[in-house]
This record gives sequence, structure tokens and C-alpha cells, in this order.
Amino acid sequence: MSNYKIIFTGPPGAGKTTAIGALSDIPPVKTDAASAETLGYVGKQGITVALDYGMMRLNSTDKVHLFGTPGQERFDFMWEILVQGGLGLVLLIDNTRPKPFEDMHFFLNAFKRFIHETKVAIGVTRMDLSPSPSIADYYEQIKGEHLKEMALRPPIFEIDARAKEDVSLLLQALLYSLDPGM
Ligand SMILES: Nc1nc2c(ncn2[C@@H]2O[C@H](COP(=O)(O)OP(=O)(O)OP(=O)(O)O)[C@@H](O)[C@H]2O)c(=O)[nH]1
Ligand SMILES: [Mg+2]
Repeated sequence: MSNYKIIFTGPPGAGKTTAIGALSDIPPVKTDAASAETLGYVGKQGITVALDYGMMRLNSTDKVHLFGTPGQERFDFMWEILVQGGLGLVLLIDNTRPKPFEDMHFFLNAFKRFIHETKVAIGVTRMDLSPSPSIADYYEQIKGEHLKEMALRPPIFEIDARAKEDVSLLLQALLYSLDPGM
């Protein structure tokens, strides 16, 4: 029996809570608080103030435990706690935010130590609402900045956080980069 822990992070509204809910085989645990900051996000239930939790069965014995961080920096004290014992990081970026590359760089830096010890996969959400920048542009950004400094070559996918299949493919890419046999 194996238990794996994966952490989902990214800026407010990127879809962390939604993605964990889409993947989880059990009703997810959420700590969403009502906030005016959800305005403009259709269907967004609130903002995460502590964590999200979901669980996905890989087979009859192995489980992946999914933890989501709050997106807002004022709750960043949770980030350090949530990565403990984690196997890898899913970074979600909301393509409709004003500066999605800055968001990506910010979170890659904030989780630098963890990423160094593990692996990261990047999912770009809400591309149906804002198709630009493209996935190719994201790869260029990574090449320009993080590849040299952090030797980073993460898989980057377009995903809709509401779509189980999309989130599942991204997670599989992460698990595969960690251990091709998994
Ligand atoms: N149109 C569209 N909406 C999306 C997509 N992915 C996620 N959403 C929506 O975007 C919102 C994301 O909200 P949450 O899942 O609460 O975001 P979060 O990352 O947990 O936010 P915080 O907890 O505040 O950091 C929800 O309303 C989703 O339905 C997408 O690809 N397209
Ligand atoms: Mg959330």
C-alpha cells in the first residue's frame, strides 16, 4: 500500500479548489470563506483560507492525497506546512489574470526549495476566456529564466480545472516525471 502526497498551488482563482474537487474520489474538504474577491469568477464558491483536501485512488491499494494551498499571499504561512512530505507540485496559472508570467515566476520562486527536491507540473487554466499567452509562450518564459537557474523542465498543459480528464492528465504527467513506473 502506498500513499502519495501532491500539492496544488497558484494564484487566487487559478482553480486549485475546483481541480481537487474534480479529481477527488471522496467529497473534498474545503476551507472556502465567502469573499468579495470571488466577484467575476463564475461559479467560484469562495476563497481558500487554509487548505483543500481530496483523495484519488490509483488502484485497489495506492492512493494520491491532494492538498491545495490558499492562493492569497496573506495565507502564505500555510504553504510551508502543506508541502511537508509532498512528492510533487501542481502549479495552476490563471491565464485571465493581468500578469500570468509574473504569477508563474512568483510561485516557482516561492516553492523553489520544494521544487528543487521534487518535481513540478504547470497547468494553465481559463484559456477558453483568454487564449493568450499561449503554452508555447510559457515554455519560452521557462527557458529564459528558470531553466538555467533551477534546471527546470516542467510539463506545461492547457487545462480546464473543472474537467476531470484535463486535471488527471496533468497529474499523470507529474507522476510520470517523478517515477515512470508509477
Ligand atoms: N471558464 C473557465 N473557468 C474555469 C476554468 N478553470 C477553472 N475555472 C473556474 O475558475 C474558478 C476557480 O475558482 P477556485 O477553484 O475557487 O480557485 P482557487 O485557485 O481555489 O482560488 P483561491 O482558493 O482563492 O486561491 C471557478 O469558478 C472555476 O469554475 C477554465 O479553464 N475555464
Ligand atoms: Mg481555493
